[in-house]
Amino acid sequence: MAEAAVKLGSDAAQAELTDGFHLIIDALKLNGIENIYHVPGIPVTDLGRMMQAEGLRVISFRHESNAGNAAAVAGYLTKKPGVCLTVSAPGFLNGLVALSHATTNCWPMILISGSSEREIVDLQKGDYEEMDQLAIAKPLGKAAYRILHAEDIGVGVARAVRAALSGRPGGVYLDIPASLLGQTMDALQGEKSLIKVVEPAPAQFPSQVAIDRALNLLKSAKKPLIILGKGASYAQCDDLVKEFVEKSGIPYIAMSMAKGLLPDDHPQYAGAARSLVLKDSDCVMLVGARLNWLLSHGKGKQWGEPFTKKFIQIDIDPKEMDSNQPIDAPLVGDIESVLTMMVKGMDGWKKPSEEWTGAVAAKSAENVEKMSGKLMSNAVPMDFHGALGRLKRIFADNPDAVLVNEGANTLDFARSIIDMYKPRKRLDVGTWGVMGIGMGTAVAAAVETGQPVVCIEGDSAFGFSGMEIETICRYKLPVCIVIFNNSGIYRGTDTDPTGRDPGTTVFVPEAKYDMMMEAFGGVGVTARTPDDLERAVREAIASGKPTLVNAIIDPQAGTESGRIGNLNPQSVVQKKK
Ligand code: ADP
Ligand code: TZD
Ligand code: MG
Repeated sequence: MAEAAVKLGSDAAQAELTDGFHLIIDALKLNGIENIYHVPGIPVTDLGRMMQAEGLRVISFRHESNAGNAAAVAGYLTKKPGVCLTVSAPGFLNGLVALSHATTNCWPMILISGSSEREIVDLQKGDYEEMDQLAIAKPLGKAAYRILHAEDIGVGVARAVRAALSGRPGGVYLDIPASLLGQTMDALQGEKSLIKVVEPAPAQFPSQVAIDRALNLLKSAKKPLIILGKGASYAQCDDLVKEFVEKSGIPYIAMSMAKGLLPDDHPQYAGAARSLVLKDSDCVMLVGARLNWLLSHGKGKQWGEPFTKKFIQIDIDPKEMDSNQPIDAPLVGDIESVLTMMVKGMDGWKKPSEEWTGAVAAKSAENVEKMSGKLMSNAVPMDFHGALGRLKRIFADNPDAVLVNEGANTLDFARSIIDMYKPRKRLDVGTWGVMGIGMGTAVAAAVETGQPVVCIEGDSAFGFSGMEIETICRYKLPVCIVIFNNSGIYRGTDTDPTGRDPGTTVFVPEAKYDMMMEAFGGVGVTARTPDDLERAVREAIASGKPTLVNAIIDPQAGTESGRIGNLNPQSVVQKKK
């Protein structure tokens, strides 16, 4: 075939031939994909280049884990699959943590990896980066597909898009052998072979019987509680969620990433009275939240056991019901459809008694008051409260800014102290509590939303993806990274009892992370006082320049594992010593 005859643009009508490269690009574009999170190399270097040339935005990372985490959270933010493109074997493997993370969090993502030819892989002839990638990816995502022929690219991409978005969203793997990319076919036939997926996540309504059951249960409750989860913020029916909560008059709490779905200063928000509402409520309605470890499986003293509660749950996945506690009123469907029906049935709704809502409000006010003193701390070296008190004000003044948060103490304190005012503004470690989501998440947040991003990072957490500050500087993204530098994991005070090495949880004391940022042309600042910190972050948001603020925190201030130290197993032998 003459080189010139191969289609190199999107004007298919005039060209005779197209090829695998272009068909993949056209199929992704046809399905609304705009951004690709990528690390180049054999066999996908040219695919990345051509994607960029054809108008997709391609963000090249330094490590596939971070590109993958970016794609995963892009899926959460946009309700479209986030796409990560990697090389074969090691690049593919690096992308798998993110694929699993996306699946675990119920976020739509597609991991596309180049691979070796089937003939070589299947007979294990020893190719460059040889691996049976499809087999390995299968158990880690919702689906995994391989495309062998150019004429199947349309089907392959369509299946990946639909699998990622339909039902409970999740990660999908798409295997692209190198030889597929160069395969040619008639351009018109190629164009016809592409599929634009129609209604990948169709509305799913529950029966009226299920709605009536739930409404009756909710009506009969004396102390009802609503728990909003990140499934509800993913659903992007923010006004409807607000209408339902306000019409019901029921106190609600928000799981970490659902914070801000309704503003955290809403009068019905019971976040500051979390212990009280979990313990004393008699009927709990879960809206896109699972009764997993993050809610102590709905069991134990925290939930007021042995007293039993009634549960209502909205979830797109019927298998979620009864996974931890019996669900008295399951509402299987998408949140928008379910809440539309619920709201319709609430005319003349009687709100819960003042006795209940008043008790919750009083407890909230008491706890907020208790906390407010600590947030004024001007101690040097800074403690978590003194530093976060200032950042809390900054977010109140900049409600459009996106907060990325990871660490242990740094995560737990920031989650409870910093209020969010708008939906999908708080992005964090998700269901697994993954350290290393930070910089990938920050890049995706900046690219997908165009808003300023402020990352609040434990110094350990930051280390997992820190090299991507080069990516942030290269693409000139409006990202401000605040490192809570307590010189270690949880604390900076551990020692090796034998005296030979540093303790297992400590780092170089007061490491100068700000100099890393300067190395790439960004702004680096050391902040030792709350005033320094506040000034630096406000300047970063105003300038939009990539900035890293190295906030020096008292190495003694943190506690083991933050708020979840109870999950650590204890050695009996050690205790006896
Ligand atoms: P959180 O960690 O905030 O509690 P989870 O990730 O545990 O939230 O739960 C989210 C739930 O939301 C999942 O069970 C998922 O199936 C569900 N979900 C996701 N999207 C929708 C939707 N559009 N409608 C209904 N349920 C959804
Ligand atoms: N590896 C991965 C991928 N995820 C994890 N969650 C961990 C390791 C274990 N881990 C945590 O759960 S928190 C944490 C680790 C290593 C770091 C805590 O230290 P930090 O935060 O500096 O980020 P604080 O503020 O010092 O507590
Ligand atoms: Mg630390």
